[in-house]
Amino acid sequence: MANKSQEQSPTPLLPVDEEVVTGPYKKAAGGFGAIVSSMKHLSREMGVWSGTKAVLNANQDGGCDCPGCAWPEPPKRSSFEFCENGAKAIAAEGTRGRVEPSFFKQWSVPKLLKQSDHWLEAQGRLTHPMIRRKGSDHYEPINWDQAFDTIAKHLQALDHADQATFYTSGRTSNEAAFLYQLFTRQFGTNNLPDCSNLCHESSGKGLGETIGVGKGTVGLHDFEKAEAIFIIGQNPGTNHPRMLTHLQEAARRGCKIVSINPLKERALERFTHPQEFWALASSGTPISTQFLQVRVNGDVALLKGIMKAVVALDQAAGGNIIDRDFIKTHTNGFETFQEALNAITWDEIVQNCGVARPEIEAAAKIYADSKATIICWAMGLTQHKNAVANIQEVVNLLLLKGNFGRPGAGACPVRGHSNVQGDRTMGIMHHPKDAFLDKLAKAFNFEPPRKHGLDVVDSIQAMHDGRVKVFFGLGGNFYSATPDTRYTGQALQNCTLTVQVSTKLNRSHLVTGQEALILPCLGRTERDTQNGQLQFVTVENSMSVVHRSQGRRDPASPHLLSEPDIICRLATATLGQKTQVPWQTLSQNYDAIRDLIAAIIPGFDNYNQRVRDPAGFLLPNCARDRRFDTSTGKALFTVHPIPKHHLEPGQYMMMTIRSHDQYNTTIYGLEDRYRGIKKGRRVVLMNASDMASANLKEGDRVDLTSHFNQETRRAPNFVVLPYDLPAGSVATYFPEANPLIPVRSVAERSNTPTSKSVIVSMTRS
Ligand SMILES: Nc1nc2c(c(=O)[nH]1)N[C@H]1C(S)=C(S)[C@@H](COP(=O)(O)OP(=O)(O)OC[C@H]3O[C@@H](n4cnc5c(=O)[nH]c(N)nc54)[C@H](O)[C@@H]3O)O[C@H]1N2
Ligand SMILES: Nc1nc2c(c(=O)[nH]1)N[C@H]1C(S)=C(S)[C@@H](COP(=O)(O)OP(=O)(O)OC[C@H]3O[C@@H](n4cnc5c(=O)[nH]c(N)nc54)[C@H](O)[C@@H]3O)O[C@H]1N2
Ligand SMILES: [Mo]
Repeated sequence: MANKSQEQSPTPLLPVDEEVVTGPYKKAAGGFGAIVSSMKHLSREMGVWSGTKAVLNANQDGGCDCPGCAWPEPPKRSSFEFCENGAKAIAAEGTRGRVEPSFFKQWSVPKLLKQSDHWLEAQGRLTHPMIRRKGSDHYEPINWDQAFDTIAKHLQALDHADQATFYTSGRTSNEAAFLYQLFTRQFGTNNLPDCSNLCHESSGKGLGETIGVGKGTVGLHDFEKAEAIFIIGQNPGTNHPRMLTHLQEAARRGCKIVSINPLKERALERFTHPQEFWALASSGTPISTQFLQVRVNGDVALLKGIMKAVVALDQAAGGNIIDRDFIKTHTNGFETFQEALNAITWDEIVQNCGVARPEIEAAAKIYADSKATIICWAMGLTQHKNAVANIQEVVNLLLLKGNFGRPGAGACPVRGHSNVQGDRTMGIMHHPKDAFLDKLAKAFNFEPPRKHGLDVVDSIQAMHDGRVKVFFGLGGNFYSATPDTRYTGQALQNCTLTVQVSTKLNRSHLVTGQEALILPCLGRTERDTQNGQLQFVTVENSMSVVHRSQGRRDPASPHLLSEPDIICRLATATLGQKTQVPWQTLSQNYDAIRDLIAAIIPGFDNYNQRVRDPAGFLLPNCARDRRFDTSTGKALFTVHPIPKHHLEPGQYMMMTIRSHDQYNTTIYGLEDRYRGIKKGRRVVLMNASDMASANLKEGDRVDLTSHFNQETRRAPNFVVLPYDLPAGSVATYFPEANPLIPVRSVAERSNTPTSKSVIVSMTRS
């Protein structure tokens, strides 16, 4: 079935004429290299002076929230509170390049499809609303009123509101997110898929079921008190560089840092803070005390091993290590958990995680000796079939020593997009709670839909089957970010209308429904003026702090609208008399939106006043206070089987990861600096002994085939590179490898695509 769909697909993959070069990276991460790289991107895109000014504005009080990642700003901000990641994101948004109507006249959609993602991104900012009419190969300009009328007509023509789906990517502000979910529900559906479904959904589910809140339980101050920090399946050097400052400070004061990853990520070995100029010549601070090279998706086994060793240390120490008082007062399920743990053998553990017992015991000793431990994780845990189990094993480990509600301790899912957490808080979710819907119903005098909606994977299938006919994307790049690229392409092409609210050109503008609209919007770094008044928006970071964000740059084009304005105008055009929400007033004064949020969402009282405090405000989180909002009022120990992976000879477990020169599907360049890979992204990283058994040499080209149930999917022409990875595990980059990820291969209970465990085999190209 999958093979058939590939042949029919009119959507080509990326061009593949890349010369890959590799070499080991021996310097510390960060340091001078990060400064040079930031300046290169800033001056190329924006010019030196504008670039520097824009970057200095990021993450400052009264400035904009850095669009790079969701890592929090410290209360005492350095005048230089930015990082390479942020500098690149700001440069990409602030670019002098413009994609104007003349560009679309020159470039047809089929011609654009032949260009790489890197090329599309490099063309610059979108400036005008554009429409691709039915049967046409070209986009042409359209005015805003006609654009909204077109969307309204398509939506009103549906038999049922559930035939439309409304995606959100995580850069959307709280204000836009609140309005968007309200519009969607007034229109009549809970079809609100969002990038969380591809990202930390498993964390939300895993934490919600066990500690009663789907968010992390630590603040930045906890990093100053932790005695041990575990970093599992996360590459902060590339994806959350500002986190490294906190890890460096922790390492310097003697905090033990354990990293668990199939790859020895450079920044977790040594790091030089880019702002410590004196350290330019130094070799950086060693970060990790211990590195456990787990096999891809070997974490359940490894975490069980650590817990088994902690239990043994506890017995040897006369019961001094496990926090029995905490367990008795605050948890359920400990006995069952302990019995299950006892029944597992060390052989089973070692075989399934690929880490030797003494190394596991050494990590357990660090955990046992620490009075306050933080466990951080990201996509290395959340994108597997057993991802929810991964998170719940982390919770089990934390519960053993009462590492909740204690300074320096807790769970720290490190979020991706800068407001992905806030969007959820605002009600962007396909499975809303009734209590929330009741409040919307009362405040806005309408009957919200109660049926749960579609998430990302279910939306793809519904578009593919023809059950959903209109796709609306508030930011993001749905076509490239989602699994099973060809299948998703067909799903989008089945729609009568696809709409993308975007800042820059991407592949989702090219693989479209019969009619397609591009609605260009203001970016984070730009001034948002409504009715003559300068507005600001608000966001929530990874540690539940809500704060302001205000852009200062001139908008890239006078034709751009803000996201809140786009939603208000969409709602007015679509809902007509069917709404009592004062959309127009809201679009002109964001304080009025915040007053509505304050009335509906818990924790936002006096929103407008409190958010004007430069430090913002912290949302309540009961688990941080040892109150667990589960059905029993206690935190839960849970039991999960060790996942078994059956690999045939010649098959490998593939993870898809980010390089240093990309932001998700936005490709800034072709260099993965810390991994020493240059000039190309179509690579497959492989253990040297696996290469020898498969008779492959560095530089050989292979086609990859993925295997799921009886289905196979192929992606051609990847360059083989030897890399220090466990045998049996291989790595490729996202999004090049997404055609290999089966749409039905998802995490149990969170429905997140298994982007980090894809079974593949190889043949020579
Ligand atoms: N510069 C930059 N910054 C970003 C992003 C970006 O693309 N570029 N994306 C943003 C977003 S949306 C997100 S969600 C975050 C993502 O941040 P990360 O989660 O750090 O990103 P990934 O590259 O997906 O890397 C996951 C890490 O998990 C490891 N890993 C893979 N499989 C396993 C496994 O089975 N077990 C373990 N223990 N480890 C494994 C990989 O080797 C890699 O180090 O970053 C955010 N920040
Ligand atoms: N194989 C594989 N697939 C993955 C992952 C993986 O690790 N492996 N990771 C997944 C994860 S964690 C995530 S979060 C998703 C990301 O999925 P998305 O969030 O959908 O993708 P992005 O690449 O972040 O979206 C980039 C586009 O957003 C638009 N944009 C940028 N800034 C703004 C703005 O301020 N407003 C608006 N309206 N638009 C803006 C630009 O047009 C840009 O082209 O991908 C997922 N896909
Ligand atoms: Mo993400």
